[in-house]
Amino acid sequence: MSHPPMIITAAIVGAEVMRKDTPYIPYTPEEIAAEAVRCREQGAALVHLHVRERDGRPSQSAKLFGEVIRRVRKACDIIIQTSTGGAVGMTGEERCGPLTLQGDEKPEMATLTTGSVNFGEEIFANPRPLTRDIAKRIKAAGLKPEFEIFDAGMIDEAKYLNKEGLVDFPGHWDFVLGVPGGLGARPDALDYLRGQLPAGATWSCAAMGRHQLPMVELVAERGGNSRVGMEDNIFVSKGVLAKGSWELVQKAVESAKSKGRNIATPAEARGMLGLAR
Ligand code: KMH
Ligand code: ZN
Repeated sequence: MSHPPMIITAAIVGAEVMRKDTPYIPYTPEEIAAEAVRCREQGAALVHLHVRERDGRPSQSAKLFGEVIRRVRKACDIIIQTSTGGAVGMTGEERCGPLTLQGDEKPEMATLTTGSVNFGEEIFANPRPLTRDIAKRIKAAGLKPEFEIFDAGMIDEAKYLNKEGLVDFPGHWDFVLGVPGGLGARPDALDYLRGQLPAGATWSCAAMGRHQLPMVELVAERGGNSRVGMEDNIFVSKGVLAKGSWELVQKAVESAKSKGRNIATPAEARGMLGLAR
C-alpha cells in the first residue's frame, strides 16, 4: 500500500532546553524565526512554536509569538502551530497567550494536551476543567487543535471532549513518547495508540532524546507523520549536538525517503490536515 507524503513537524524551541545544554537552541524572535525558515528549507511543513524571554526563560507572551509569526510568514509558507502547553507551572491564562493573536500573527493550529502526566521530576498538569477551557478557546479562535498524547488515556479524554462538542474529529494527533514518567517510545505503544484513533484521523509521533530519529523510520513504515527538533532531542548522533533543528529535519527527511516516503510540502500538508489557507 502506498502511503501519503510524510508531514514533518519541526519542534524548534520548547520550554526546557537551555543554552547550558546546547548553544544552538534559539531564544530571540529573530533566532526562532530564522530556525523555522531553515527547517522549512530542509523539508518541514509545520513548525511547533514556543517562545522565550531574551534570557531564555520560557514564555507564552502573545507579543513574542506575534513577532516570530510575522517574521516566519514574511519568509515562507510553513504551517504555524503554537503551544498551549507552555512550561510546567504556568497558569492556564498564561498558556493561552498565543490564542489571542489576530490577522497575520494568527497561527493555524494550537496544541491541546488532554490529561496530566509526570514530566521528568515535575508534573505537566492538565486537569479536566483546564483542558476543556483550552479546547473552547482553540475552537473559538478558529484554530485546528493537535492532540498531544503523552499517555494512552489522553486519547479517551479527547473522545469525551468530542462528545461534549468541544473538539472536532477525526482530528490530528501527536504521540509524545518517551518523556520520563509518560508512555515509552516503543513500537507496541505506537501501534496501540494509532489503533485507538477515529477513522480518518491523521497522526504524528514525537519521540524523546535518542528515540527521536529511529522513531521516524518506524513511523515512515506505518504511514504516519513525524515531529523532530530540539524541543525533544538535541543530538544528531550519540554525543554529537545537532547544529539546529534543521539538521534533525534533514535526517528525518533522509530516513523517510529511505523507506519510500515522499515529504509533504506545506500546501500538501494543509490539504491533509484540512486547513483553509
Ligand atoms: N513544555 C511541556 C511542559 C505543548 O507544547 O503543548 C509542554 C509542551 C506541550 O511542550
Ligand atoms: Zn511544545
